Amino acid sequence: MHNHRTTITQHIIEEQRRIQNATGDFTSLLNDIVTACKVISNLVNHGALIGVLGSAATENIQGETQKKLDVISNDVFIKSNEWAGHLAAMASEEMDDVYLIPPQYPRGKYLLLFDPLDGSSNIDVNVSVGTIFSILRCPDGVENPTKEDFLQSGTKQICAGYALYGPSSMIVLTTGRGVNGFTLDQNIGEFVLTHPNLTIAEDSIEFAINASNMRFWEPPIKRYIDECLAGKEGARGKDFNMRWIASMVAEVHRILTRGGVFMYPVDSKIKQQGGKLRLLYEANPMSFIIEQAGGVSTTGHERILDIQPNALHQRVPVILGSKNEVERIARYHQETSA
Ligand code: AHM
Ligand code: MG
Repeated sequence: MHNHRTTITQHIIEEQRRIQNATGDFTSLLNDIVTACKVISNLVNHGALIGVLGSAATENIQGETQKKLDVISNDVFIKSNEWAGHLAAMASEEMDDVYLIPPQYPRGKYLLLFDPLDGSSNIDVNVSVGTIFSILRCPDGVENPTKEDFLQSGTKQICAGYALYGPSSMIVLTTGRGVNGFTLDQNIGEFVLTHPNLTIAEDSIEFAINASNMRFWEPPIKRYIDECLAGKEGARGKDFNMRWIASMVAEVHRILTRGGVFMYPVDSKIKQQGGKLRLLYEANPMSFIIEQAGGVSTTGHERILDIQPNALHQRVPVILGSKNEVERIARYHQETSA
């Protein structure tokens, strides 16, 4: 007997059936995003064989040197998603301004935000990278969305997800009804539901932070990490483990799989810019996924999803993962402020 497996398309269509008056627009949009992720997965897989590794000799708005694959992936996302009529505009970590759907295509009611290739410093060394995306509704009556229309708090997201290009390629997705993971079956070219209802353990003994920034950390972060490092003999009375992949997608995926905490806090070196990770393309979609899986996501002082964005490329501190650990770190922030 053939074993039926749920593809991501079937999953999305079944989700859509639960929504009254759904037009199918959202389903088609997600399908186009899935196609873009398949194309990027294929490019990442082939790497040096097709000459896509290395730098592109350009900088993005944040002054970071772009990798060839940053630019190519951005293009793949635009080309896959601009034609179908579901979107009014897009915004990306790799583009200075909002991208309006060109006049030859119909405009739709959604806004798409994405980081086409997150963790791209890892690409040349063949370590996991990913794509992060978030969907917002275009405000009513707006035909030519501007930056301001994208400045919606994370609670307004109607869908968030990421693709992880690792030993296997996966898509992890939430539409506000839990979190599901799909693995790309290369033989049939489909993402198949392999990780239904992902949830995050409330407790954990694993943390992820770039410890080379230790001398710049603020006191609450220093305190938390010091206590972890003190292990059994210290205040926590247990030994901790550490990981740092420098690929947020892979980091979040590990936390969804076996719990843990991920931190890119603000420190004195990056205080001016507000943090390292981008609110709209990284922090918000990941926070939506983390919360939907039972985890917590905060800047240390406030829930990330509640932040009212003030700029397209705004950066924020990010602390997310297992509930009890993240709440402890938030408490350390309160105690320091008091
Ligand atoms: P990117 O979008 O330019 O790739 O930057 C985001 C990445 C995250 O995936 C990762 O957590 C972080 O930057 C790593 O930063 P660092 O190199 O400072 O450790
Ligand atoms: Mg990124």
